[in-house]
Amino acid sequence: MSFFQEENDEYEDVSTVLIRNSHLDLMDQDILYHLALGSGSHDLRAMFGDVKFVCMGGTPKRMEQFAYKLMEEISYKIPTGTTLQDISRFSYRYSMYKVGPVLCISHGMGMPSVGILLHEIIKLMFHAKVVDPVFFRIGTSGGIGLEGGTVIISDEAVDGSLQPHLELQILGKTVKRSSVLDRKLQWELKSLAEPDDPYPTVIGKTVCTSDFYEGQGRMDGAFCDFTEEEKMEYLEKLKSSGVRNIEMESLAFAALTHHAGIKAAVVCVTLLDRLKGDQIHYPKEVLDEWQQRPQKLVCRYIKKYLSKR
Ligand code: R2B
Ligand code: URA
Repeated sequence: MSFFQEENDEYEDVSTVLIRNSHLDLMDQDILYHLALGSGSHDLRAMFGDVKFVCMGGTPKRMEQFAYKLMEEISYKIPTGTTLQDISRFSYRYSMYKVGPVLCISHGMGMPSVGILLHEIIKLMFHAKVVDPVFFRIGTSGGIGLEGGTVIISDEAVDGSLQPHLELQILGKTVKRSSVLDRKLQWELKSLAEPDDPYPTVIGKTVCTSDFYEGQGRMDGAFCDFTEEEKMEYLEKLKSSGVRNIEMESLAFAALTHHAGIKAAVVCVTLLDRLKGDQIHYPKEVLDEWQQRPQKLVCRYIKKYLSKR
């Protein structure tokens, strides 16, 4: 396949990541506080200059497992008897593992958490002079008319009112940032779904909310002021608008990567069909296997890229 051929593989002296902040130039060092890294305390270029892919997912454990899986798949060797280190372990916030050109990082839950991480990872890419990195969010979601275990590649991230932008409060004013995802990357990922995969992989719109319960129309939270009819009317409206899943990070992920000129994709598995219920009741082993599905797809993409070099 030819889709990687246009990539610029040169090790260049300037990052292609867009830092829209001239104040950074005036600082003698930049402390990436939530990563336990800094441009004064670490040689970020030596540590991260070879990064090509940044994979983010919710939990530290899942991202550690993904890092080990990647190690196997891309035959990346660390000295015998050693283990992968969590590079950000002293932050006690996010976990970060590096497997050759791939960073695997936990982003926690929700847009504020992924937003803080993106600010610091985007700056990390800049300080390390990384060229054309590709960012992935690999996560979980609630399906809209799709059974649990379905993999969804987002073609658009929208808020609960179906608006395709992130609204931020900056200096007391509302600022909107468009949540744009790379269309070509979506189809490249889709092309890597295999006919033998025992689950569908689809492309569709993703709703991103600031809450798991009321914000996603659940009736099983501590509070609920709407009726079953109102909930179903909303979820059916999402379905007829092309929404395939609901989660909690894609909007900030799409908007902030786009603002930095970074190619990005969101790949999530569904843990239930929200048209059929609210509670996630599947056994742990089933959920664990489902959560590996987005990882598998992204791993295929990374392997394919690396095999072309
Ligand atoms: C999916 O799962 C989490 C909530 O359970 C949240 O981080 C998300 O987007
Ligand atoms: N994550 C979400 O945000 N919603 C779900 O329904 C499942 C996982």
